[in-house]
Amino acid sequence: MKITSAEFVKSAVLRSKYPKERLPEIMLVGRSNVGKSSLINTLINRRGLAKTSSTPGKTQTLNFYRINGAFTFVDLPGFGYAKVPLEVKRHWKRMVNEYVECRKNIKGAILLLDVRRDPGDVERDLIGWLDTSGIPVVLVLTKTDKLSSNKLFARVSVIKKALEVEDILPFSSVTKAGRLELLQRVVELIKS
Ligand SMILES: Nc1nc2c(ncn2[C@@H]2O[C@H](COP(=O)(O)OP(=O)(O)OP(=O)(O)O)[C@@H](O)[C@H]2O)c(=O)[nH]1
Ligand SMILES: [Mg+2]
Repeated sequence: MKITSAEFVKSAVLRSKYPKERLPEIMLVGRSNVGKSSLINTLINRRGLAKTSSTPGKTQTLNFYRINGAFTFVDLPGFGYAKVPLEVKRHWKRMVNEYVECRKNIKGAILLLDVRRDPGDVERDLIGWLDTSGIPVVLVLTKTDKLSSNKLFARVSVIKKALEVEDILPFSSVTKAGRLELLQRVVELIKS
Protein backbone atom coordinates (compact mmCIF):
# COMPACT_ATOMS: atom_id res chain seq x y z
CA MET A 1 0.00 0.00 0.00
CA LYS A 2 1.23 3.46 -0.87
CA ILE A 3 0.30 6.22 1.54
CA THR A 4 -1.04 9.16 -0.45
CA SER A 5 -2.70 11.15 2.32
CA ALA A 6 -2.95 11.21 6.09
CA GLU A 7 -4.96 13.67 8.12
CA PHE A 8 -6.05 14.11 11.69
CA VAL A 9 -9.84 13.81 11.89
CA LYS A 10 -10.59 14.44 15.56
CA SER A 11 -10.13 13.38 19.16
CA ALA A 12 -12.94 11.83 21.13
CA VAL A 13 -13.66 10.34 24.51
CA LEU A 14 -17.39 9.74 24.30
CA ARG A 15 -19.16 7.70 21.69
CA SER A 16 -21.24 10.68 20.64
CA LYS A 17 -18.03 12.40 19.56
CA TYR A 18 -16.65 9.63 17.30
CA PRO A 19 -16.38 10.64 13.64
CA LYS A 20 -19.67 10.31 11.78
CA GLU A 21 -17.93 8.64 8.84
CA ARG A 22 -17.68 4.85 9.02
CA LEU A 23 -14.47 4.02 7.23
CA PRO A 24 -12.77 0.77 8.28
CA GLU A 25 -10.90 1.39 11.55
CA ILE A 26 -7.65 -0.09 12.83
CA MET A 27 -7.00 0.53 16.51
CA LEU A 28 -3.57 0.79 18.13
CA VAL A 29 -3.30 -0.68 21.62
CA GLY A 30 -0.50 -1.22 24.08
CA ARG A 31 1.10 0.06 27.23
CA SER A 32 1.95 3.71 27.70
CA ASN A 33 5.17 4.66 25.98
CA VAL A 34 5.37 1.47 23.90
CA GLY A 35 5.37 3.51 20.68
CA LYS A 36 1.78 3.52 19.34
CA SER A 37 1.77 7.12 18.16
CA SER A 38 5.29 6.78 16.74
CA LEU A 39 4.21 3.67 14.84
CA ILE A 40 1.39 5.57 13.15
CA ASN A 41 3.80 8.33 12.11
CA THR A 42 6.25 5.74 10.79
CA LEU A 43 3.61 3.90 8.78
CA ILE A 44 2.36 7.08 7.18
CA ASN A 45 5.81 8.68 6.83
CA ARG A 46 4.75 11.81 8.67
CA ARG A 47 6.86 12.79 11.63
CA GLY A 48 4.71 14.46 14.26
CA LEU A 49 1.18 13.97 12.88
CA ALA A 50 0.38 11.76 15.88
CA LYS A 51 1.77 13.42 19.02
CA THR A 52 4.49 11.44 20.79
CA SER A 53 6.39 11.96 24.02
CA SER A 54 9.09 10.32 26.09
CA THR A 55 6.81 10.81 29.10
CA PRO A 56 4.24 8.00 29.33
CA GLY A 57 0.61 9.04 29.08
CA LYS A 58 0.91 11.45 26.15
CA THR A 59 -2.21 10.22 24.34
CA GLN A 60 -5.29 10.70 26.55
CA THR A 61 -8.15 10.48 24.09
CA LEU A 62 -9.09 8.36 21.11
CA ASN A 63 -7.44 10.07 18.13
CA PHE A 64 -8.71 9.37 14.64
CA TYR A 65 -6.45 9.68 11.57
CA ARG A 66 -7.88 9.23 8.09
CA ILE A 67 -5.47 7.51 5.70
CA ASN A 68 -5.73 7.66 1.89
CA GLY A 69 -9.34 8.72 2.42
CA ALA A 70 -9.95 4.98 2.76
CA PHE A 71 -9.45 3.86 6.34
CA THR A 72 -8.74 5.21 9.82
CA PHE A 73 -6.05 4.59 12.41
CA VAL A 74 -7.35 5.07 15.93
CA ASP A 75 -4.57 5.94 18.36
CA LEU A 76 -5.58 4.87 21.86
CA PRO A 77 -4.18 6.11 25.14
CA GLY A 78 -1.74 3.64 26.64
CA PHE A 79 -2.53 1.57 29.70
CA GLY A 80 -0.51 0.16 32.56
CA TYR A 81 1.39 3.21 33.58
CA ALA A 82 1.93 2.63 37.29
CA LYS A 83 1.90 6.29 38.33
CA VAL A 84 -1.58 6.87 36.96
CA PRO A 85 -4.27 7.16 39.67
CA LEU A 86 -6.92 4.44 39.87
CA GLU A 87 -9.66 6.78 38.67
CA VAL A 88 -7.71 7.43 35.45
CA LYS A 89 -7.26 3.68 34.93
CA ARG A 90 -11.01 3.20 35.28
CA HIS A 91 -11.54 6.03 32.84
CA TRP A 92 -9.26 4.30 30.32
CA LYS A 93 -11.22 1.07 30.64
CA ARG A 94 -14.54 2.82 30.19
CA MET A 95 -13.33 4.75 27.18
CA VAL A 96 -11.77 1.76 25.42
CA ASN A 97 -14.61 -0.63 26.35
CA GLU A 98 -17.18 1.72 24.96
CA TYR A 99 -15.19 2.13 21.78
CA VAL A 100 -14.74 -1.61 21.19
CA GLU A 101 -18.34 -2.43 22.06
CA CYS A 102 -20.02 0.34 20.09
CA ARG A 103 -17.93 0.84 17.03
CA LYS A 104 -19.00 -1.62 14.37
CA ASN A 105 -16.45 -0.55 11.76
CA ILE A 106 -13.38 -1.74 13.70
CA LYS A 107 -11.61 -4.10 11.33
CA GLY A 108 -8.64 -4.97 13.46
CA ALA A 109 -6.17 -4.08 16.18
CA ILE A 110 -2.44 -3.63 16.21
CA LEU A 111 -1.23 -4.67 19.65
CA LEU A 112 2.22 -3.33 20.49
CA LEU A 113 4.66 -4.85 22.95
CA ASP A 114 8.07 -3.50 23.87
CA VAL A 115 10.53 -6.15 22.68
CA ARG A 116 12.55 -5.73 25.90
CA ARG A 117 9.62 -6.42 28.25
CA ASP A 118 8.09 -9.75 29.11
CA PRO A 119 4.39 -9.76 28.31
CA GLY A 120 2.21 -9.84 31.43
CA ASP A 121 -1.36 -10.66 32.36
CA VAL A 122 -2.49 -7.30 31.03
CA GLU A 123 -1.34 -8.19 27.52
CA ARG A 124 -2.80 -11.70 27.77
CA ASP A 125 -6.13 -10.32 28.99
CA LEU A 126 -6.16 -7.81 26.19
CA ILE A 127 -5.51 -10.47 23.54
CA GLY A 128 -8.31 -12.59 25.04
CA TRP A 129 -10.69 -9.67 25.19
CA LEU A 130 -10.08 -8.62 21.57
CA ASP A 131 -10.54 -12.22 20.53
CA THR A 132 -13.92 -12.50 22.31
CA SER A 133 -14.89 -9.17 20.80
CA GLY A 134 -14.21 -10.65 17.36
CA ILE A 135 -11.43 -8.21 16.52
CA PRO A 136 -8.47 -9.69 14.61
CA VAL A 137 -5.14 -8.71 16.15
CA VAL A 138 -1.71 -8.17 14.63
CA LEU A 139 1.00 -8.44 17.29
CA VAL A 140 3.94 -6.09 16.91
CA LEU A 141 7.20 -5.92 18.88
CA THR A 142 8.41 -2.34 19.04
CA LYS A 143 11.79 -0.68 19.64
CA THR A 144 13.73 -3.54 18.05
CA ASP A 145 16.49 -1.02 17.23
CA LYS A 146 17.42 -1.14 20.93
CA LEU A 147 18.73 -4.71 20.60
CA SER A 148 21.50 -6.43 18.66
CA SER A 149 20.26 -8.92 16.10
CA ASN A 150 21.24 -11.90 18.31
CA LYS A 151 19.40 -10.53 21.30
CA LEU A 152 16.43 -9.62 19.13
CA PHE A 153 16.18 -13.16 17.82
CA ALA A 154 16.21 -14.52 21.38
CA ARG A 155 13.62 -12.02 22.63
CA VAL A 156 11.24 -12.72 19.74
CA SER A 157 11.33 -16.38 20.58
CA VAL A 158 10.82 -15.80 24.34
CA ILE A 159 7.81 -13.56 23.70
CA LYS A 160 6.26 -15.97 21.20
CA LYS A 161 6.53 -18.74 23.78
CA ALA A 162 5.17 -16.60 26.60
CA LEU A 163 2.10 -15.64 24.57
CA GLU A 164 1.83 -19.01 22.79
CA VAL A 165 1.71 -17.34 19.39
CA GLU A 166 3.59 -17.99 16.17
CA ASP A 167 2.89 -14.76 14.40
CA ILE A 168 4.54 -11.61 15.72
CA LEU A 169 6.10 -8.78 13.75
CA PRO A 170 9.33 -7.04 14.84
CA PHE A 171 9.16 -3.29 14.20
CA SER A 172 11.14 -0.13 14.78
CA SER A 173 10.07 3.45 14.34
CA VAL A 174 13.75 4.43 14.33
CA THR A 175 14.99 2.14 11.54
CA LYS A 176 11.54 1.59 9.98
CA ALA A 177 12.15 -2.17 10.11
CA GLY A 178 8.89 -4.04 9.63
CA ARG A 179 7.10 -1.05 8.08
CA LEU A 180 6.21 -2.61 4.73
CA GLU A 181 5.19 -5.93 6.29
CA LEU A 182 2.92 -4.14 8.74
CA LEU A 183 1.34 -2.03 6.00
CA GLN A 184 0.58 -5.28 4.16
CA ARG A 185 -1.06 -6.66 7.31
CA VAL A 186 -3.15 -3.52 7.58
CA VAL A 187 -4.33 -4.04 4.00
CA GLU A 188 -5.36 -7.60 4.88
CA LEU A 189 -7.25 -6.44 7.97
CA ILE A 190 -9.15 -3.82 6.02
CA LYS A 191 -10.11 -6.32 3.31
CA SER A 192 -11.28 -9.00 5.74
N1 LIG B 1 14.28 3.60 20.07
C1 LIG B 1 13.00 3.67 19.78
N2 LIG B 1 12.21 4.56 20.43
C2 LIG B 1 10.90 4.58 20.12
C3 LIG B 1 10.31 3.72 19.15
N3 LIG B 1 8.99 3.98 19.09
C4 LIG B 1 8.75 4.96 19.99
N4 LIG B 1 9.89 5.34 20.61
C5 LIG B 1 10.02 6.37 21.66
O1 LIG B 1 9.23 5.98 22.77
C6 LIG B 1 8.60 7.11 23.37
C7 LIG B 1 7.08 6.90 23.40
O2 LIG B 1 6.58 6.88 22.08
P1 LIG B 1 5.05 7.19 21.77
O3 LIG B 1 4.86 6.88 20.32
O4 LIG B 1 4.66 8.52 22.27
O5 LIG B 1 4.34 6.05 22.67
P2 LIG B 1 2.79 5.80 22.92
O6 LIG B 1 2.62 4.32 22.98
O7 LIG B 1 1.96 6.52 21.91
O8 LIG B 1 2.60 6.41 24.38
P3 LIG B 1 1.24 6.94 25.11
O9 LIG B 1 0.59 7.90 24.17
O10 LIG B 1 1.78 7.58 26.34
O11 LIG B 1 0.42 5.74 25.39
C8 LIG B 1 9.04 8.32 22.55
O12 LIG B 1 10.14 8.91 23.21
C9 LIG B 1 9.44 7.71 21.22
O13 LIG B 1 10.43 8.48 20.54
C10 LIG B 1 11.19 2.80 18.47
O14 LIG B 1 10.80 1.99 17.60
N5 LIG B 1 12.51 2.83 18.83
MG1 LIG C 1 0.50 7.91 22.17
